[in-house]
Amino acid sequence: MSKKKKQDDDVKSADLARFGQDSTGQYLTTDQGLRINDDQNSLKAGVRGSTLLEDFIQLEKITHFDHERIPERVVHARGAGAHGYFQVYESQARLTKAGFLQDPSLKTPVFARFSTVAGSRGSSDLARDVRGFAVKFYTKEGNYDLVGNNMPVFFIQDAVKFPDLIHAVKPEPHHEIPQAATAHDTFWDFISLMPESTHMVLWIMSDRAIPRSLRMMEGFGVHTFRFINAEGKSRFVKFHWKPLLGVHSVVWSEALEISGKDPDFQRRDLWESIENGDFPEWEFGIQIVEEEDENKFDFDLLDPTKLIPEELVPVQRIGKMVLNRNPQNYFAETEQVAFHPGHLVPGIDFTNDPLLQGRLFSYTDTQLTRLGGPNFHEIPINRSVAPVNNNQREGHMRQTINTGRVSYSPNTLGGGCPMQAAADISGFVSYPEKIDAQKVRGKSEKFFDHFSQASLFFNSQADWEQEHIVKAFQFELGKVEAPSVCERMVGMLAQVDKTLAGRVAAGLGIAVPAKLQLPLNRSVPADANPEDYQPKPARKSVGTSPALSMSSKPSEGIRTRKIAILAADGVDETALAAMKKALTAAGANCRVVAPRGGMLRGAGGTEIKVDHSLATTGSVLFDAVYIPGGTRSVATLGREADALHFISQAYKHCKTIAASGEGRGLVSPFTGNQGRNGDGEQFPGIILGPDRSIEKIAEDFIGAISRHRHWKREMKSEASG
Ligand code: HDE
Repeated sequence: MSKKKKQDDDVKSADLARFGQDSTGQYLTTDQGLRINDDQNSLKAGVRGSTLLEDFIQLEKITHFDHERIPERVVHARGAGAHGYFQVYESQARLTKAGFLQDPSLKTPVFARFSTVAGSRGSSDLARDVRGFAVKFYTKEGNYDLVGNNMPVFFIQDAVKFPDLIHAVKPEPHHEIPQAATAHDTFWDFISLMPESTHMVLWIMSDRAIPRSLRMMEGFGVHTFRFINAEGKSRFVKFHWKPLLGVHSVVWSEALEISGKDPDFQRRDLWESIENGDFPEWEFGIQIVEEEDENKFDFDLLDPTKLIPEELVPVQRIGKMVLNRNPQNYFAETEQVAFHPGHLVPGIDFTNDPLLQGRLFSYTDTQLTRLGGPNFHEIPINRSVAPVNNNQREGHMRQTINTGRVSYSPNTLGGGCPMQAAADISGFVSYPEKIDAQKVRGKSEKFFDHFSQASLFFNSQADWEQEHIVKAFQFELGKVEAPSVCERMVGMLAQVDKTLAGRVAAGLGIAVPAKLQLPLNRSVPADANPEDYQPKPARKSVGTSPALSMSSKPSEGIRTRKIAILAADGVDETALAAMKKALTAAGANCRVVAPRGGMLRGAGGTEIKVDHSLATTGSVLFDAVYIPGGTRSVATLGREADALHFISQAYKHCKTIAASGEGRGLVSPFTGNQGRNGDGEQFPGIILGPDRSIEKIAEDFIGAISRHRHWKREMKSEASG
């Protein structure tokens, strides 16, 4: 029985005489366990009298309610989480002694939380933004948190700039506008003065910032970390998550509309797929660099604005994460989960990336405010499965009842317990990196190559991806009121690619400035040449990295894709049923969308359940649309502006459209009645055809949907104006 059906039945069968008991038959009580006789009327001096202060039942209920909200995360406030497990494919003992990476038969429980960064908890899922990708592994050696993002680089090279970056991106303080958006003056003012952010800004302006689904985005650890094996050998490592459904995004105009139609689009999608048993999966990837190769790259491995191209150091896929259980309570789990890049296990360690080092302080500090004190590790979602024994005591909301008189170390009265653990029994020992340095505020010379990898990213994009980046810059900078900010920004883009800068400038109606307008960097080591510590021009030939383009990451099949079937009374029910059967067999989720809710009557009299009325949904919430025949159905749809809008939106957003029988008439505005079978060079992603059986149309439809979008259609309409 589906969960929904069960809920309906529960409601119907609820015994109203038992009102005041919960669904398991328990009596309603106060927080002290007192059974409540009446929870619906406050205690009054007579039925028309004033409420008595003595009403402790009401006071408890309202006081608890008054304190229900806790401070939201200062960044990454809006998120969705899920439970699951991680399993390594084969032992990684050669590289690391981390216990959860040794045994292929071991399933390590995980909790993952995905988030947007800038918006408040109540903002929209489809804001243009980085997505947080945080995973807590509950390992037998303690919790390990990999707190990453869906983009492999970051805006800044040093944690000390983080408050400035976040102040610039958050709503402007005088009027608290705009919410969850980068398209405003303060953000671009900061960015235009921060050349190190150029690479990240190109990622943010790409469609990676508007993923189709949280299940269809990559994850990255961003920083370079260390793996340490049992012999104490250290190697550098970058972490990756590769989604098995491929990497896909929506387009900007679609994102804007989704934000209105369903602000919970991505959170709902994650929840529903897990409820449906379509468990999201990612492979865990690593890029390994030997210590002796640390300096062989033309970028610094410690610089978080740089990635290691996969073509230089391939990603080895060493395990898989499966998310198979939704939280039972959003607040208790997703809201209260506390990640921290400093939650480590033996076998994994930090590098000196200055962005990573600063994070190590921030996460504990923020939990003290957000979760109310130092005992947040005792909240169920944060508890380690490995036993916790230490001399930390007391504090707000302490749950553990520590027994005995000893809470210090060393001691003899407690038998010396808890004892320190030697390294060979999983005692954590920091990697003994050699340090011989002078105290300094600054960064290494290679950190100043801000533009080469930005050019590499732009060069590696398909034509449609480049076009979307240009449009995103035009949109975002078009919202900026200070002309000097736009000019500085376009000047920066000219360092990446002259045509990019030219195209953005043309959209803004401004000229590309002749040179970069930046303040001089004055943090130069005493014995160094100041020239070496200024932003350097991009290297001459940066080449391309195909792995950076989403078009190089095709998905297989159409599993979990959402397909709309547009229908009205009189629809060809045989075609509808055959198409639905074929799509469902391929793993897609079909929904009948009609001018009204309730039931439809097909041409042959069969009753068909409507899943959504046109008023409550929209093409932007689907991956593809099918329009079956049936004279009356098609005539009705043809008179419905919402139905025509549905089809034209699907066309505009380059989605696959199939039609059979009379349904083809509704697609003819886009094919000019010429495409008999469609889906050729001329009409990419449009599957029509009197010459094909429904089964053949379904087969071609499935093939076309698995290509996600038909970008040629967009580029063609661009070309024709
Ligand atoms: Fe975070 N970040 N961050 N961050 N971050 C937080 O911690 C911070 C950075 C990331 O789902 C906060 O518990 C500083 C990079 C994720 O709960 C806070 C710096 C990356 C999440 C914080 C960074 C991240 C956070 C806010 C610069 C990718 C959400 C609430 C040095 C590698 C985790 C909280 C979740 C959350 C600080 C930069 C990822 C304030 C100071 C780089 C996924 O502590």
